[in-house]
Amino acid sequence: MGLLIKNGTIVSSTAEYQADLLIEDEKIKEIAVNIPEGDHEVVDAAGKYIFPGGVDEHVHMGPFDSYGFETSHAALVGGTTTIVDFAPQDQGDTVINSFHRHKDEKAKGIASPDFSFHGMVMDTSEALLDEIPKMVENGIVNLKFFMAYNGTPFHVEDDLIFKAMQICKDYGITPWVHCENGDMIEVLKEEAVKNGVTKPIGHYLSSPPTVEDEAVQRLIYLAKLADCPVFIVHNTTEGACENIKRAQDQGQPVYGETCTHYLTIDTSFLEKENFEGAKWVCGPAIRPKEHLEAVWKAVKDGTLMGIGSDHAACVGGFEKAKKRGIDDFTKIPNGVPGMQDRLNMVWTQGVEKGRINRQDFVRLCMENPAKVCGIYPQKGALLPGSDADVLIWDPNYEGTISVENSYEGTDYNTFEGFPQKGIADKVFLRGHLMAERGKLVGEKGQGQYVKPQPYTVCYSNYHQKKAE
Ligand code: DUC
Ligand code: ZN
Ligand code: ZN
Repeated sequence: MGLLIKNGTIVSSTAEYQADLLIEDEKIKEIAVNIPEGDHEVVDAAGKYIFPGGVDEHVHMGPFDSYGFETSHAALVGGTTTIVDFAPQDQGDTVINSFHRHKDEKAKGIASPDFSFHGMVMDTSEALLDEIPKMVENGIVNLKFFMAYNGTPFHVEDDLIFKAMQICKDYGITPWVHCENGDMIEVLKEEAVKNGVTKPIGHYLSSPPTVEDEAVQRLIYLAKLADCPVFIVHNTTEGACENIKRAQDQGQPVYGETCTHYLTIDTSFLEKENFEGAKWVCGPAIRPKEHLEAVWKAVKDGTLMGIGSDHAACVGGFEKAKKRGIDDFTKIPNGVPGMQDRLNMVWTQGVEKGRINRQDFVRLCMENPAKVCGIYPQKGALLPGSDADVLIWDPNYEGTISVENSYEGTDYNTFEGFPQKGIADKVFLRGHLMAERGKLVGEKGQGQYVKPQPYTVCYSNYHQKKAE
């Protein structure tokens, strides 16, 4: 006996059609018109859309002083069935050892959605170069570098990024890079403090769009010189998108994503009174309105491949964490919660407003995230044999986003007060019902690790070009 979802409209990145979907043994068994009911349990999805479960390619479950996997069920409630975290390297240990420790001690038995990891470099010794050849067999196919955050373990100098790229390309590993000019940010921060700026807007003033545009272009040059595909995380500016598009037009394998808040929150939020602006302090900084439209255009036209959440929910939230910077914006911890409402926001602000369509929604929030993480089509697809991660979406729901409905653990919601049109009506993780209409109904801690494959989609044009 299986679970049969009838009468819904199935949506992929390229098509939309009415069909039934049969789940057996945690997998999608069949998609066809009029599958007989037999002895299956039947779910009627008339008037609803059927999407693959959401895949969030960019979450932080732990570092940045954020909540870990104990709050990861928030993703399920919002319709996201797989999250891909960045496993932080422990100082003095290898990326590979740190990844295993994070997976086995922080995630296993605690994670609620299924999960996978990117490696994350946080110790800048050249020992990194020796372990890259062993990463893929261990489950690391994307390797994160930060050009920003000077003076912290996150920062990596260009020369090490470049040397790593020269090796990554031989193993099908894609460098994922946070592009901001960390040196300039430090200079601008000092200047702002000297000029008496204390409020959260100082964060934007010391991380303006140009520090991102410059670092994105520099990274593109480094990648060209190293002849290595790259993926640029959380692009937020018109200039960054233009730089990526220009490289793509020249045939260079440069890819990237943006994140929900960079499409929906502008600098006016940072200027809210009573220190409220601190809620939206994150890196890169939130941008002025005109950049938001440029980034929407980039996700629509394919310059950017995905929309992640960059979920980093500070332990202590606004009152106990963000307020550490009440007299000094440089002390406000970075990060915004966002994995629960990613799909709600992208649907309401994107699909409902005509900026993207339903197929784009699946491309940007499910399929491409799975592809760039090397876990497609096990995840991110409604295909026979794929994991039965199925999101039934009711487009007729109308409500308002609020911390009151939030499972993210913080005392505020990044998207508080935004309208919500549409809701994750039923969320199945490998065929098990986990969430219904904004409530968790399944058991926590049932998430399983998904091992990624190297040579992700970021390598496909690269190899075709080489073969020509
Ligand atoms: N900036 C990052 O680079 N990562 C997570 C949180 C943030 O604000
Ligand atoms: Zn980042
Ligand atoms: Zn991040």
